[in-house]
Amino acid sequence: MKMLIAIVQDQDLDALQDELTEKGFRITNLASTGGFLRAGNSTILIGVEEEKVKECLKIIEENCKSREITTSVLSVTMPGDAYIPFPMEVLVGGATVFILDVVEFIRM
Ligand code: 2BA
Repeated sequence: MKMLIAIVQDQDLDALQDELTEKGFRITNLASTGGFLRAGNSTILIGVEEEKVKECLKIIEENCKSREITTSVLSVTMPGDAYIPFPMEVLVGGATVFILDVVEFIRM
């Protein structure tokens, strides 16, 4: 068994959850925050049998879009502790996926 940890944008979450559950995948959704943009995103845990990993990745790919976001979250520090917002374009997503081996899976 594998554990897929998928970090996705909130805008893609509903469609992705719907399709994954419809196709029989079991998922847990955690609210998370990106370290760079400091904006909300969603982390989905999906425990998957090895032979279904490809199908799961395909569903994630089809439902998660890349978006260009303009952020002013970065700031330039000036002498005297003044912060000047520094806008920049950042391409976010589709999805960031980690695939881990599961040593043991127990459901009681
Ligand atoms: P954030 O950390 O908020 O990053 C949002 C987007 O900002 C990233 O999109 C990337 O395009 C850019 N970015 C992130 N760190 C950067 C840096 N140090 N310098 C320049 N640009 C940077 P994605 O790569 O699609 O990542 C989307 C979200 O996925 C991230 O949100 C973070 O929550 C998660 N993520 C991505 N890679 C990760 C990793 N290696 N480990 C843990 N979480 C990760």
